[in-house]
Amino acid sequence: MKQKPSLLIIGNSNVGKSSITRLLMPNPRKFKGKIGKTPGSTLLIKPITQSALPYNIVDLPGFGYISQSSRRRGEHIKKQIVVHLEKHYEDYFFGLIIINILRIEDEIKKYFIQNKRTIPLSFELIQFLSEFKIPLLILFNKIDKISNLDKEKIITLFIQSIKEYGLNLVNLNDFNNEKKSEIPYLEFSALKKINLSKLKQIIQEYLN
Ligand SMILES: Nc1nc2c(ncn2[C@@H]2O[C@H](COP(=O)(O)OP(=O)(O)O)[C@@H](O)[C@H]2O)c(=O)[nH]1
Ligand SMILES: [Mg+2]
Repeated sequence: MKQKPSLLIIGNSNVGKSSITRLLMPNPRKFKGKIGKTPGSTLLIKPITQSALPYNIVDLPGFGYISQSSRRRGEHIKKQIVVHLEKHYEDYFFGLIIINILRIEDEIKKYFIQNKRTIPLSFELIQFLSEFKIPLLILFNKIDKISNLDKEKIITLFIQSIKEYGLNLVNLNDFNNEKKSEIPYLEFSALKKINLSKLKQIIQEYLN
């Protein structure tokens, strides 16, 4: 039997990867959400699969260093992500980069505005992934937690800042598939299921 194509879901700890995975599952009760957890310094890459789901889901940590883990461990995990994707990128039909919208301002202030020589880790992650042939969608998750005004402000700051790295982000609604340099983004809430049908629709389009 031919192996199912894989959907990549990548992002730092606590951004909502497991919640989003659950929303895509035909039988969410069978999915406990512990699969993506990486306990030691060895990256656990285990596809989440359900017979009623036409693709596998692979959940990977982002480049962020979660508080209880050391920077060195972060570097080690990053290397394993690089090795995995260099070897397996052809298995992926689509990739979701999950970003917690509540964390963007701090990250950009710390790494971009105060210190021009460092690159924000989420920019680095997007830049790194854009070098593979995997079509990407950036999800700004947890928009239920902020006002519309703040949401617009933060997304604008993100798009303007990441432009300096040659990355051109556009709203999925304005996304033109022909323009290879554009990366679409979607405002999202796993909690309130905001834009869930849009997400499912675009995944389906790339699957076909
Ligand atoms: N308010 C809000 N909370 C969310 C959303 N998505 C996830 N969460 C919460 O954020 C926490 C981490 O989510 P989880 O899916 O485990 O993130 P993961 O570590 O990336 O897999 C959980 O408490 C979720 O309930 C969202 O869109 N809005
Ligand atoms: Mg998780």
